[in-house]
Amino acid sequence: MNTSDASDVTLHPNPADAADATKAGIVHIGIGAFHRAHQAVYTDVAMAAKGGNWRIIGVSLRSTDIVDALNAQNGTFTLIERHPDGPKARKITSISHAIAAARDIAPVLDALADPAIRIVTITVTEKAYGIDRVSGTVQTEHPAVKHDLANPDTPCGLLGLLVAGLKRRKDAGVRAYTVVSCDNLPSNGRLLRAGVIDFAKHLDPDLAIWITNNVSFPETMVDRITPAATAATRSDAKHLTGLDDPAAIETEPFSQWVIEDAFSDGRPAWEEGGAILVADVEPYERMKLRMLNGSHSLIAYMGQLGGYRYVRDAMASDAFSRLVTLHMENAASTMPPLAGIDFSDYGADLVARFANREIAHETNQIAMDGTEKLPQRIFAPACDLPPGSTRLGTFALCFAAWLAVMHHRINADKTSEVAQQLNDPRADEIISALGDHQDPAVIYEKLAHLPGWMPQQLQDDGVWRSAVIARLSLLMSEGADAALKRELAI
Ligand code: CS2
Repeated sequence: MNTSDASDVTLHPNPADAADATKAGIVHIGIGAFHRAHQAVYTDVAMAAKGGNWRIIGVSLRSTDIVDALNAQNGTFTLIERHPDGPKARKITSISHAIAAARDIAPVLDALADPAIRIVTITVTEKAYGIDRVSGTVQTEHPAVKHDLANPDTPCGLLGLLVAGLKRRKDAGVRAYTVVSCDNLPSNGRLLRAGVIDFAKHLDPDLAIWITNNVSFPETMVDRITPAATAATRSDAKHLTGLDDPAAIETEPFSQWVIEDAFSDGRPAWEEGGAILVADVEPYERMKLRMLNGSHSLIAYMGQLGGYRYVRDAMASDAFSRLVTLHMENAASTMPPLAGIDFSDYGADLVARFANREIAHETNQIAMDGTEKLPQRIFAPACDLPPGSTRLGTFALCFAAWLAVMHHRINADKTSEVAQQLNDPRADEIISALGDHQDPAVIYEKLAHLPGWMPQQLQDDGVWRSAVIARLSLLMSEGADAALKRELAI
């Protein structure tokens, strides 16, 4: 995406000024910072360039503050791009208004049923899906899934909402919307399709058939490093625009969106914002999950253990940066070549993005939800290494660092808040599995075998087991610095 000309807020065209770009055509579920730094921007640029009634109705599943803040400013907000030569602000006007689902679900369902809505995009993070990654069936014990299967007319979760909206459209004879997952899940479109159809089957087999025949679920790869907004974001926004904007967000200059071009009822001209429309997204998705997100998780857990609050500070250490480069090389070796992309250039660009001094991305933010993230970021590529590969080390180190972080947090905080400290949807299971164990081999055994998590191939792999335990022992006895140096053999 070309962001280099993003300059003064007053220079940015306002799509709402274009006669045919005033109405909503998209419902977005999950209007957190990432959506506002990514899809909202592409849609803004697309409407400014080509028009179209594609404004976005933003749905927040949990929080109400952001909804109130956006609605108080007619959906507009300030996007700060943290360029090396200083921050630049843009005014984004693609959001028409926002709805807090937790306050009232009826307007969300009305929006989903509205024939003017042709696309539903989604950023709710991995843990909100409630779909088994292997079978594609719904996790009936997932809190939102459980609630929504029992209360299909008043859903609170992703699957319940999507299916309730589709049911209303089927009943009213309205065309289905296209459903676009923009979360960092492998095969996000296919996974969501399987989950939505299975959810519908539980309620109404005819609806499941209608969805199977009518709803398109394109795959996407999304990328833009977007730290949580802080007081500095808001004060910089005020400094740059003169306006106090509680909905302001900040992000890096880089942005990428690779989309499978499979929309049943049209789409905005997102390519105007730099989106790449392709027939097969999976190789891009795999590359990004393994190289960017996998390295991110390695930096997050090693950074937490090494006392680095921000990614940029870890990357300022020569040894740490070398470790990240090594991991990128290891991750790249697990993938077939991708036409038009040189993995080593891609990796070098990632190292530079991680090192951006202007971006304060907390390792703690990335470290959350490890049980949701490690399978696609670490386990899947580790499984694709040939037997006996010398490249296993950094994958084993990342998993060992996750184990060490979990162990450390449980031991450091014996209060009832410990589950919160772990910041993982499976925190209770992790706490009870780990108990008071202090032996690295036992810690490994207790957590490697959480149900439905680590692939059987790794569970059965003695080399993997020994590699992880050796690194965990070192992390626990001598610390992150020593483990890092051992990995680099320095
Ligand atoms: C990060 C991602 O928090 C995380 O787990 O790895 O949010 C990452 O910043 C984005 O995927 C970048 O596109």
